[in-house]
Amino acid sequence: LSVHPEGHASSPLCAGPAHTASKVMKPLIDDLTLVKCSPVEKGLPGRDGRDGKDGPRGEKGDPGRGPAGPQGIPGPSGARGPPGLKGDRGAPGYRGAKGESGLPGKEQVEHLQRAYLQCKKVEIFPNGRGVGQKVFKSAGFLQSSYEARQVCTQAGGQLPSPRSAAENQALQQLVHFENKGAAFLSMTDFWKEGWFTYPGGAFLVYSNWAPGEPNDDSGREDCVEIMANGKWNDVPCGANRLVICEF
Ligand SMILES: [Ca+2]
Ligand SMILES: [Ca+2]
Repeated sequence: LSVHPEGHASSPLCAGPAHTASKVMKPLIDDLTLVKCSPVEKGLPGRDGRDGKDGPRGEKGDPGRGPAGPQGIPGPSGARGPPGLKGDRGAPGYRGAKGESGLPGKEQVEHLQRAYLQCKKVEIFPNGRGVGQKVFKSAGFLQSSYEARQVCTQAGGQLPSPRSAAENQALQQLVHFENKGAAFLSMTDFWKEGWFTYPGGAFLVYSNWAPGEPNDDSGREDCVEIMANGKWNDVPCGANRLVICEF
């Protein structure tokens, strides 16, 4: 169907080469154009056309924005960071309560000294002797050197190691007082014949051997006794002698 461009819609839409000549207007449609004349009356509506082809893809729309989802689970803790800088010095704390005196007073010291001396006198009466810091105390019985050593060690002491004439004299008085013969001393040459040592292994710093002693009689005298006259003699360790301990 071709509609006349001049808009002669009221007249029958007839056009064609036959009528072109009588018309003044220049035809806008060439002669070869097939023109059909539509009847005046409207015909029945045509059938619905078929669906057209898909149109071109539209422009990308704006991003959608739905409602916010629920909060996710917190992630794991991150790695430990480097240590921070040292902080400022804090304010001083409150003053504490007054403490007790660290050292005893002069009066207390004198009291303790008197108590100690009194105790020492009691302790050495009648079978003990005190020399300087040492105290010699008789057990009152006889034992072999091995057993005597054990008795003194278990008591927290040791066999006597007189290191001076004063200490030796105190022991002599004790042996004389007990009147049970000689007493054992701590020294021995058990480890090396002729070389007497103290329990710790040190060599003697003082000695008071009787004339001709130590003689290692029969090659089996490795222990030492102190006799009533204060002199020393080497004797067999298995012999029984008075037990005196040094504290
Ligand atoms: Ca010997
Ligand atoms: Ca001897």
